[in-house]
Amino acid sequence: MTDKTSAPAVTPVVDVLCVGAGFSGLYAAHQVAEKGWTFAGFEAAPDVGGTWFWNTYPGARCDVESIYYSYSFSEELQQEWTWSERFAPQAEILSYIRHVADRFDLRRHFSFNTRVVAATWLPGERCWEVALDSGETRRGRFLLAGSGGLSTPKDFDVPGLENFTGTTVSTSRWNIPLSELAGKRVAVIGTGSSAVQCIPLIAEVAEHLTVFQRTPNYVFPARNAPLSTDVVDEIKSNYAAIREECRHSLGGIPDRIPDAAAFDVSDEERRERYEKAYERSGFTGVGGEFSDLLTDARANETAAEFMREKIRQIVRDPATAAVLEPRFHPLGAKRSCFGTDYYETFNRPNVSVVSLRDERLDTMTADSIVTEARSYEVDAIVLAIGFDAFTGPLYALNVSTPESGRLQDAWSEGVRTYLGIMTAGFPNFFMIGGPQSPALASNVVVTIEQAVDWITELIGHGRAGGVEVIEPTAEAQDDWVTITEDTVNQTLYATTDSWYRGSNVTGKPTTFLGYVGGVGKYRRMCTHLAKQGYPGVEFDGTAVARRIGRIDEEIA
Ligand code: N01
Repeated sequence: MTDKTSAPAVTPVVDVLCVGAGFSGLYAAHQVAEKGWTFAGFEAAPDVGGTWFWNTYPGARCDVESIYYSYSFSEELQQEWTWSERFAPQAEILSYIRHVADRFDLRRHFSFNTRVVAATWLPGERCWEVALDSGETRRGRFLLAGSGGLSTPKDFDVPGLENFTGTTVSTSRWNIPLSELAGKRVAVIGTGSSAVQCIPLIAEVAEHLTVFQRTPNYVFPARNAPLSTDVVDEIKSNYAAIREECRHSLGGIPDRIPDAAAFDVSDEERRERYEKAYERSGFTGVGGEFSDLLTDARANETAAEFMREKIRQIVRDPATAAVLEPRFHPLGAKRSCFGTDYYETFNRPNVSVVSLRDERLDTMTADSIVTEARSYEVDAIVLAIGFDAFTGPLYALNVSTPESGRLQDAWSEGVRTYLGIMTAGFPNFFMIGGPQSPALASNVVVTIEQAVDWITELIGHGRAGGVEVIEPTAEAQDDWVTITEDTVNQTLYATTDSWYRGSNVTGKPTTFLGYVGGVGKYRRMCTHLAKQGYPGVEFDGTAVARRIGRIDEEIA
């Protein structure tokens, strides 16, 4: 007879485990709860928010308009929430996420201050077991990674930072008041989106700000402004239609389809059009004015040169302007930046820029940044050096199966996914806004909602048939990799080193980390596959069809 008191405790298995309580995890919790399934979420931070919890650097705000960069799943939510500005600041976006968590009672699904340190597939039990930093484990049938694409800060890849004894702060883990930089000699390293937003504000308080720039980027005026009551009312009365337009667009915001290629019009007309587009700004601004700007280098150069002229007009010192002029990549091929008074800031007497292309950054001492040309004494260093995008957050989960090993080993030659959502050899594992999905080049909230809806429908489809294990076939995954590569190879993204391709992290294999054919087309492909019973997916080892072929051409 078994002594019941000494029997080992059976670990309860929830339906869905999820990592992260940002936009992805919260929507996943909501949809899973709606289906009546059990859900256990884990969040390393003490509260909801994801990237908007951590990225609190001065000037942080989203450069996708808030009326679009927000959930669309609840008409009541979008009617009751009112955005104050075109591009809401970080604090307002975080308040919005907290409001969503409260309104839909989502916090109860999550353990906060809890990091998932490993996730292991147990083939015998047909479930995932996650190990938490508390030492506990939890089991679930399905594992969702809502860990974000830009949530693992990149390591600083120049030796010597540990020698520096002044203040060091990173934009992605900002933890000081701006006043702590007041009256100090501050260095900002990096000139991507984060740096572009914080540089003007740091310049206002610093005794001197030195910007260490490796690659000058194209920085458009953000043209942020308060949203008037009339505009808000207009949006709210048309919200359903606006959201639908976003879902079927290229980038998750309403499209502005260019009516001409750059050389279809005269030089004079092209210039006039760029001027108007420059006033409009945003992702449909200068870079979206002509149909071939992201596919034809000569066409692109007309827009790039227009921007360089703008920089020369704004920045009074010609030598400084020359350093800031982007010359090393086509406009838009690396993510464009949107700033407020960015170039104007370099007219301040207390701001200077160092080109790390002319003098390589060598090391740091206790009080200086040392380049191969000279040494710069500083009191504080702001690292705005970016993220180990997409794979960084996934690899930190140490996802593994006995057969395939760790995800990072399976992807050692580069990322391979099915729709950016699943990967062969890792059953019941789903990525929300994963690599090779449209997350990289879209309003990510649109991508997240679509992914969660598709994943939960797929799981529901499987469960309705009594299926326990869902996994893509290697052949369908090959097809998707081909589609993503062929799509990006038609564009100038493929020609440029950036975090888009993993080339910002030393040793990271170069795989383009997104699908750039548009969220609308991607949605049509996903819906088509669902309607066909999910070709390319195995249910308990049986596949409807092993391949998806050129589904992108079929539904074009
Ligand atoms: O990071 P980045 P980010 N020595 O990778 C430089 C989103 N985001 O945090 O280009 C010297 O773009 C690096 O130089 P280089 C958005 O999608 C959105 O700014 O590699 N410099 C580059 O200049 C964005 O694209 C918002 O030559 C070094 C910079 O650091 C993404 O997040 C706001 C270096 C890194 O730029 C990442 O943006 C913020 C080194 N060792 C972020 N290593 C909005 O919505 C790197 N750099 C507004």
